[in-house]
Amino acid sequence: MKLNIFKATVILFLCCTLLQAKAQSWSGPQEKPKEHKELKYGPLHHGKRTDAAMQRFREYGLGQFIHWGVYAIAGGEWNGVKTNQASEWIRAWNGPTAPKDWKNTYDNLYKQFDPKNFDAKRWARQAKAMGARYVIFTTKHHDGFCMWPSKFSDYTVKETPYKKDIVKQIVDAYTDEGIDVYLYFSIIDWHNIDYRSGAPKTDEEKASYQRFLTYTRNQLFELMSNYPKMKGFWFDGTWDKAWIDSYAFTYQLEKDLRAAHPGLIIGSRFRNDEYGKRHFDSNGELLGDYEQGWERKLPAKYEWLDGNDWDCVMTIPPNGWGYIKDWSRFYTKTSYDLIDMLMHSVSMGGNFVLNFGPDGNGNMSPGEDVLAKQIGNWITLNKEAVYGVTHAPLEPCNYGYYTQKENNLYLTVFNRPVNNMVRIKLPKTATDVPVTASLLVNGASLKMKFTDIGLDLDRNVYFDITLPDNFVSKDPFVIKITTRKGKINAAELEKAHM
Ligand code: FHN
Repeated sequence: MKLNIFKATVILFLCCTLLQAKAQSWSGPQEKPKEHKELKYGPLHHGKRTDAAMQRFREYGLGQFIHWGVYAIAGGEWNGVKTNQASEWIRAWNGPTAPKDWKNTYDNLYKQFDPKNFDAKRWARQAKAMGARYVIFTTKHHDGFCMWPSKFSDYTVKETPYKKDIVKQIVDAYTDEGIDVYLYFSIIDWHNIDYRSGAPKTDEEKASYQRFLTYTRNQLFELMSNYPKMKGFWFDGTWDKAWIDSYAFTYQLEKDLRAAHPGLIIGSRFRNDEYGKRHFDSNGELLGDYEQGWERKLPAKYEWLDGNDWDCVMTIPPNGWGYIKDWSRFYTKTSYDLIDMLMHSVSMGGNFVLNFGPDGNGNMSPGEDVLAKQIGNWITLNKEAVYGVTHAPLEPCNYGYYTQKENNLYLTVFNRPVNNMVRIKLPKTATDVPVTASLLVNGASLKMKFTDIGLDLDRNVYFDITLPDNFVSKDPFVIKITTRKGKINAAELEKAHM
């Protein structure tokens, strides 16, 4: 009996560990497969792209995501009853709280879509003032509603009282502000009768899914040809078995899309290889130009990224990308939280993309307006540490995040030490030697001193930077450290009393 209890405990422990490992699969490093597989439908290019379009992507720093569609009319509730679905998924509401005949109600909402206050130029100006350098706009979410007058669908903005092409206005307005536009496109399409998530089995089902694939292809080419200024696609909803099994089709489609639009950027969510491996192929290689799995999460370690380009997409509420009328029922991230995530991302070589969910009239939520302003104010003062920077090869520190550009090292401080002494730790082998330190916000120079703390067998050297007692900041602030190329010569630095 004892043995059985022991066995049961071991089994339970193993199950829990496995479950945990599965649950964390997007939060840890990608496991490298042990064996190499010959692939016909692997990545279209190996290694990182070096062209100008991709270089520009790397330097964006901050992006804006916009989830806008007919779901904005509902705003996460109906007749005062709130859904537990993410607000943009509200059509899928079911169970006891769902309104009677809900799907039918939802499917007729487009007849009310008339966003009188929509002004793409206003949004673009706001995004620019916030510091966004690219925008990802939902052309079609899972409900299948097209924000452009697609000739392949009868469920588009053209059929609404508003009538006008929203995608065009977004592409033009944002491009005019110097913000690159990426088109979000969901492969899931609840409106198209040929759409299915499960693999088609019968001949009839196969023919129907083939029609769906052709429709998807047509819409993508339509988007590229209607809006040639777009820079890339941000694909979503590509986890269905039917799509996964269509790897030969999606491989060819990616080839054709890229050929038709040189420089086009497509992330790792678009397609999988012939073994069904998504994001990374069966050999652990990235599928697409950048890793697109960091949704509402951030890598804890730079090494997990394995040198790949990536972006993190983030909501302000815990979840829910479309408009939510009532923000009072949950925690909404503050500008402090979001700037922290922004600096976390750029310090690891990624872009941070903040989501906005405008309402059915074309207004951003009041909370979004406030955050956009606060983030913009902060970035205006600290942009040097945000844009065009790279990961600094230093041990992460508890004060905040390092970024680096040319001979400058930036430390964005979120946790100010109580003794006002910021201690920088560099490996003795570092080739960028600190020379001066200053506060980025006002240029005030800071005392920096080489410090031999005398730890036995230490492989690091330390520089102490003193923050003036009278420097008060409610916001995170940046210490700019200029460096020179060379070797760290501790004895010399000791003498120099820098
Ligand atoms: O299901 C969607 C969700 O509604 C939202 O669009 C996010 C944005 O990254 N993507 C999907 C979930 O991964």
